[in-house]
Amino acid sequence: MHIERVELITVRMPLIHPFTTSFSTQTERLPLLIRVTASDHGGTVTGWGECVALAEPFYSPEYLEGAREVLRRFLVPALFEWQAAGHAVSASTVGAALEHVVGHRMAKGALEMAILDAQLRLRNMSFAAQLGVTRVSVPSGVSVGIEKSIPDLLGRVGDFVDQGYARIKLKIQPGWDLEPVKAVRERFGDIALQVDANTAYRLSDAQRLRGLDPFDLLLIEQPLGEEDLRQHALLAGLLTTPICLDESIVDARSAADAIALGAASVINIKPGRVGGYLEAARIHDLALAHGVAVWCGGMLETGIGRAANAALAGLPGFTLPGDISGSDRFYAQDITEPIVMKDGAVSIPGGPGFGVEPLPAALGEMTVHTLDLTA
Ligand code: OSB
Ligand code: MG
Repeated sequence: MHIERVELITVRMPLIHPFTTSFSTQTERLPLLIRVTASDHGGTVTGWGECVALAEPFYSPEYLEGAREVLRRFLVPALFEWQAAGHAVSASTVGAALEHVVGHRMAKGALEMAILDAQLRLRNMSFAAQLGVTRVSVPSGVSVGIEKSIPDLLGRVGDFVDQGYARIKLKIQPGWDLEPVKAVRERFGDIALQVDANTAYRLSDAQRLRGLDPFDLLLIEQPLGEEDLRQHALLAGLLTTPICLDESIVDARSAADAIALGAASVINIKPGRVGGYLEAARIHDLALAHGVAVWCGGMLETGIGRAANAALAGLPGFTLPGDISGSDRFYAQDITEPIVMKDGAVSIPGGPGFGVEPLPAALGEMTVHTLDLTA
């Protein structure tokens, strides 16, 4: 495959409702899209990738403008140099072409994603088929932010329960944990319920977190810091609620360490955070071999990321519903045809590549910045 052109396209998408977590309040999303023009003897195609970095480095060290800069200055030039040196370009060689750049997994993952989409389109194959996924849909969960009051939260959760979401995740932080969980349990009974702390606690909060045990949660996600694997293992011995890691799992190696240490009995796999869909599939395989359940996390993706996540979540180890909600959970207008949640599930697209692409009119309206990096 020959890469002819790489464009970095930043779009601005207002959220229909503010999304508050222990680390920030988001009122809009600025996804960085990557459009790759690639060709082989079969013709010329466009492949799309999406970078999950948020505007600020509050969830991860990576952030929008840093990702754009490292792509423009280092990653895309490295890919073109790799190609000019006569190396084959494909999704499985992107990692090697970019290996000398330390970190920046979200930026690397987005470039690999666009190349994967292009490669699959040249072969006229869907991502699901490439993964060997035969299911046609996956259960859809929803992540509910911190609200101003318990009644506001119960209203939000009630809407999502009425819509039929298969699982509810509540964002928690010190001061917004036991009460909201108790209120949601009391109001909605036996729904599939879990919580996400986004690193807001310390091991010394173990006693407080034990207060969540009676509520029969599916899991508590990332209670402690990103680098606190050992502390998570200690906390696991103090709670009956299973511990799931998100921020701590940055690649298959950290997943292997977390499993070996007993720091996680569940793993949230976010393809962007771990450097792409190939590494995400490796983490899935590793977790499956160890009997560790996984589910697919979300980063307020556009339809492009949602479609790709749905296909990944079709793999057999994804035994818990993911944060793969309908586009309308966050956006009045998605960049693609909307991803729809129906009867608690989201369909896995069957078309070539990720099976979706930006609608030209929506892309035109929402684009705030473009960079054309032609070879
Ligand atoms: O921790 O899972 C998280 C969104 C942005 C940053 C971090 C997280 C989230 C979510 C998922 O909770 C939101 C979604 O895409 O559905
Ligand atoms: Mg999380």
